[in-house]
Amino acid sequence: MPTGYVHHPHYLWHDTGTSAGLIPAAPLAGVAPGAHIESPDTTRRIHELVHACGLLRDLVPIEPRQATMVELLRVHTGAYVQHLQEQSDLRGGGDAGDGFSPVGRGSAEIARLAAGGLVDLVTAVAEGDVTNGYALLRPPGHHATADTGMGFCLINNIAVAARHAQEELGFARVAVVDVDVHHGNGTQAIFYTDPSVLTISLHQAGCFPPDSGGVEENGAGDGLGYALNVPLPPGSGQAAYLHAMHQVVLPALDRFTPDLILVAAGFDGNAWDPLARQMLCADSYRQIGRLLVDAADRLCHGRLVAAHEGGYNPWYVPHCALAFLEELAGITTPVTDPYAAIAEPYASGPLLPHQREAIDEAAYLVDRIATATNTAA
Ligand code: 3YP
Ligand code: ZN
Repeated sequence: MPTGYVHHPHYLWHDTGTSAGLIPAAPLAGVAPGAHIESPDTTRRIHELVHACGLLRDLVPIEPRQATMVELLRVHTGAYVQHLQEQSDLRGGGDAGDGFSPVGRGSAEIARLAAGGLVDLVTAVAEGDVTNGYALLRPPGHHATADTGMGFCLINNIAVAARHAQEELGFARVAVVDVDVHHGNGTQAIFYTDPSVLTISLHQAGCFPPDSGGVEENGAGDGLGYALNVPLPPGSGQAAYLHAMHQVVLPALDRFTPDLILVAAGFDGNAWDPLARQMLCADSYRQIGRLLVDAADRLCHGRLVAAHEGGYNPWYVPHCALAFLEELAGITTPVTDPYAAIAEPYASGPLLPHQREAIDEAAYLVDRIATATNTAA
């Protein structure tokens, strides 16, 4: 069965405003107006590459619609949804909570289109129309908590999709694997006490949010053991990521036996990303993708749905995303990473002792996941 693909022009029209990289322009405070780093450019270039390389014609397009109130309120508070709408209705836009989450005019509706697109992609997987899928959406979601936007994220798309999967599609156990270079704090917080949703985040230690994503954050109450964090030292490359996959992510998935795997697919761990200091190349994302697809094949009939998150190098992220998407589709296109000769030496350094130690600390926690019977039909 084919791979589904969600994209929409409105995703590119989410307007992060006249900013200077991370924050709104503030001329009187010395912050000159310019482009926000979370701009449509990188996302548009991904979509254009997917089209230009020929892969698009083998994907099943899924036309997004806005997430409903019922869908949103499974995750977010009514007060937050209302706040987001009010900010979005302002002529000049606003912010979703932390000052790092610009809301353009109409961005509430666009964020709902992103979440709704992901929900419909999960439904298409459940109904067997597609085996797996990729939602190339903006704005991203993994930092957003129940009651606030954060770190460019407005609605936690993955959390909305996970709850939909549980409540409408009969998937009792959902695993979220977050490979964005920043901590998936919002998704973690939403499911922190819930053992039915396993959250695993691989990220650069102490990058964003500050003081978030330490290995000791392991879930609470009934959910103890069902939040896993692998904070990787800055400078980690492919060896560290693959060690983390083999020592933590795959054993955790094998114990948890999910009915569905959701992937927070950020490509900001690439060696040239401006918002982090990791060392991955496009082939690293291909290998991570392959391992996740294999896990989904082994555990849940291939059911894997990826939601686009971060990635801010406009010329390299598209090749990282294409490599990942090719693995989902099981198709190799004629476009190979044109930067490989210079990217692979960055990525291919050896696993260093301090990286191994950080990963092994997380690996000890995998045993806290109870082995369970897969409840899927
Ligand atoms: C948000 C504000 C400073 C760092 C930035 C991170 C955004 C991101 O890609 N999160 O996954
Ligand atoms: Zn990120």
